[in-house]
Amino acid sequence: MSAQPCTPLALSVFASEVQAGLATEGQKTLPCRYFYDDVGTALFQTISLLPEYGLTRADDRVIRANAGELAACLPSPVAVLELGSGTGRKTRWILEALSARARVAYYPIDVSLTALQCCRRELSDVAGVVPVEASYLEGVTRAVSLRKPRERILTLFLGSTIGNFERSEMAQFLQEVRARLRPGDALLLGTDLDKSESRMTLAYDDPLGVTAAFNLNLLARINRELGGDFVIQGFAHQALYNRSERRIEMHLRSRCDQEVFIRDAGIAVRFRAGETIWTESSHKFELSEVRRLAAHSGFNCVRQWVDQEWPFAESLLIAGATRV
Ligand code: AVI
Repeated sequence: MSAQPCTPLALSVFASEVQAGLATEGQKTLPCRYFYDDVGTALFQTISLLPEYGLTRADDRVIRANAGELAACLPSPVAVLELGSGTGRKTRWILEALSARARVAYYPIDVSLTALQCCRRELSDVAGVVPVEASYLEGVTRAVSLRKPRERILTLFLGSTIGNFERSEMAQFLQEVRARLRPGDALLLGTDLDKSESRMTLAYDDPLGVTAAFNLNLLARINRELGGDFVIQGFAHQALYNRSERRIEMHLRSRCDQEVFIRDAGIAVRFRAGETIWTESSHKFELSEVRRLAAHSGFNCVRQWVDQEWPFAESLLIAGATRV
């Protein structure tokens, strides 16, 4: 995950999404993709170092341990696309394994130029890096148009970012990815697996308060970029495990009755004491559920690798002959 640019267009979309999420009746919401400005990106990188949050290290470990086997499952030549390029650390294992056979083209796709530049710097020694500054689906469209004859595509969607989608939107998104690929192309999907409630709530409510700062930064970002007047201390971070939906829900709970003005969204928002803004869902998966999700999206799941220390899976999906 990485920072978003603050172009005037991005700011006006941000303002209208904040308005839609806060000025409506019922549960207030804010989209979790706005966590990742520069401050939020740095806080997320710190979260991934915390002993309580094992997800990122598990993702890295399982890829590192199985990159050779993954490469053996794929034909050559192959071009690698990555949705949300991040720092490129995990991707190195995959690119190294694939480039042992032939030079690999690597298309990191991200809305952040900073993240793309970091990726190019980090990975140019192992692959021909072609940064694509775009949203995920637009980026896939652009990158596949550069495909060479006989080249297969491996798309990476790592870090359990799919878990931050609503369950109803996951298959729809993967279908959109599938529609841009050809039969035989591959998708490596990282998903965090279900684990004990105590382990998960600690991961999303760490004792140092880094996740709390990550969550509260969303209000600070609204103050900085949209002229909001949130008093940050007036809200508390909350992480709840919803067992029936198998997800961690992050909220910001108002500590008192209060009113907040957000100049560029053109709204005044009233909060009752105890009322929350729902900021993120982080869904957890069963292995069989990932296989079903693949089938509903036009892919066949041919391999699943699981980390034993922190249950986390990488699933290798191959695009089937027909789209759904
Ligand atoms: C990026 N994403 C997969 C993280 C997660 O675990 O859902 C974001 C995060 N939220 C709180 N801690 C980390």
